[in-house]
Amino acid sequence: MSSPKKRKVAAGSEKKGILERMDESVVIGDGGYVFELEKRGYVKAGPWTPEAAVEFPEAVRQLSREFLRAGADVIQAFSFYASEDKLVNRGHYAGKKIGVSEINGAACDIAKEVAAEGDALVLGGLSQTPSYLSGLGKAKVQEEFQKQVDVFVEKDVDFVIGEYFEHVEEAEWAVEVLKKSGKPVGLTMCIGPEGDLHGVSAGDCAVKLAKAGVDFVGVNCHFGPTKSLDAIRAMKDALKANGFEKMHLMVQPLGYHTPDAGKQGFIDLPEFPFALEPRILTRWDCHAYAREAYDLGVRYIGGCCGFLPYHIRAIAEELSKERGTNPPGSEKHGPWGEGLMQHTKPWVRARATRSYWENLKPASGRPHCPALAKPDNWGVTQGDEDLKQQAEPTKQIPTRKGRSGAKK
Ligand code: CBH
Ligand code: ZN
Repeated sequence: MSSPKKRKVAAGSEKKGILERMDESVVIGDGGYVFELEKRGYVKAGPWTPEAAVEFPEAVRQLSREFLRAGADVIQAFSFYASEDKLVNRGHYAGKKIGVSEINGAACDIAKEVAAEGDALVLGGLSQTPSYLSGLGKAKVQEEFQKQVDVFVEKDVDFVIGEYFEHVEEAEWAVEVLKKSGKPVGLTMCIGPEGDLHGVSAGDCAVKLAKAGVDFVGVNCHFGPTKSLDAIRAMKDALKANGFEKMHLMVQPLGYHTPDAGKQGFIDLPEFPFALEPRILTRWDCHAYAREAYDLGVRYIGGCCGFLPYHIRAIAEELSKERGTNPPGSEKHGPWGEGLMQHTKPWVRARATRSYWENLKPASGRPHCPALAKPDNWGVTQGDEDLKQQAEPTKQIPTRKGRSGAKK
C-alpha cells in the first residue's frame, strides 16, 4: 500500500471538479451527518433538521474533519432538510427560528473551511419537502428549493445535488432548480430495487432524471449496500438501454444491513431510528461494498445514515490502489488489521490476516433477538391524506387501524 499522503493543493492551482474526478478515478463521499450528530446530541431525531450548523458549528466541523481524515473527497454542507417548510414542520422551532439562509450559509462556511484542509470538494445538497408530501404543487416546492440553491450559489460550492427523494416527480422538479445554479448536478433517490413510492421503477427513475439533465444519478439512504447496489444495477441497465451509458453513478447507502426492508426502506423497520445498532456494517462489510460498487462502475461511493468515519476509511483503503493514495486516518493501522501482530495475546495476533476478517460471521450477542424483522408496511405515501404535513407537533400517537394502506 502506498504511504499516506496529504493531498494539499498548491496555492493558485485549481481543484479538479467532480465530473473530472469521476472520469479519471473514483470519488469517495463522506458519511451520515444527521444520524451521527443526533447520537452526539446536536440534532433532534424526528425533524432531523440541520440547525446545528448555526447552533453547534464546532460539532459539525469536527465530524467533517473526521470524514476528511478518513479519506472523503467531498465535504457536504450540513444542509439536509433545510427547506423552510421542513424547518417549521411540526413546530419543532418553538419560538427559536433559524432560517434557511442562515443554516445553509453557516453549513457552507464550515464545509469550505474543512474541504480546504485537504483537497476535497464542497457539496451543497437539498432534499424532498413536506410541501410535496402535502400536495402543494410544483411552484411551491420549487420555491423551497430555490431558497436553498440561492445560498449554494452565493457561497460558490463546487457542485450541488438533490438527495433523499422518494418520488421521482419531485426529484425532477428539484433538478430543474438545481440546474439553474450552473454547477454540476447530481441526484440520488432514497429508493431500493422496487423503485419509487409512486410505483416508478428504479430504472425509469434514472432515465427520467437523465432526461431532466443530471450529470450523475444514483441512490442514497433507506437501504444498506446490497439493496442499494441492486437499485444501481437496475438504473445502470435502464440508462444504457436509453442511450445514457456514459452517465456517472453515485451510491451512498445506509451503514446498516436491511435485507428485510420493504419498499419504504429502513423507515419501516421496527428498529428505526433508535435501535438499529445490531445492523451496523463492519469495516469489512465496507471493503466488500466498495469493491462491488467500483466493479459495477460506480464512481461516487460514499455513505448515508449510519456511515461513520471508519466506514469511509475502509472504502478509501479498499480503493487505495485505484486512487493511488491512502487516507491520513490509515496511519494508525495497517491494512486488514496487521497491527494486531503487536497484540499481547497470541490468539488475537492470529487474527492479523485478511482472510480471517473476510470470512468472519460476526455474532450479534443477542440470543433472544430475531435475525430479521417485519417491516411496518402502513403503505401510505404522497397523495394520501395521512401524509399531509402539519405545523403543530402531533399530539396523539397514531395507530395503524383504519389507515388507507393498512392490511385488513
Ligand atoms: O445527514 C446526512 O448525511 C444527509 N446527507 C442525508 C440524510 S438522510 C436522512 C434520513 C432522515 C429520515 C427521516 O426523514 O426520517
Ligand atoms: Zn440517510
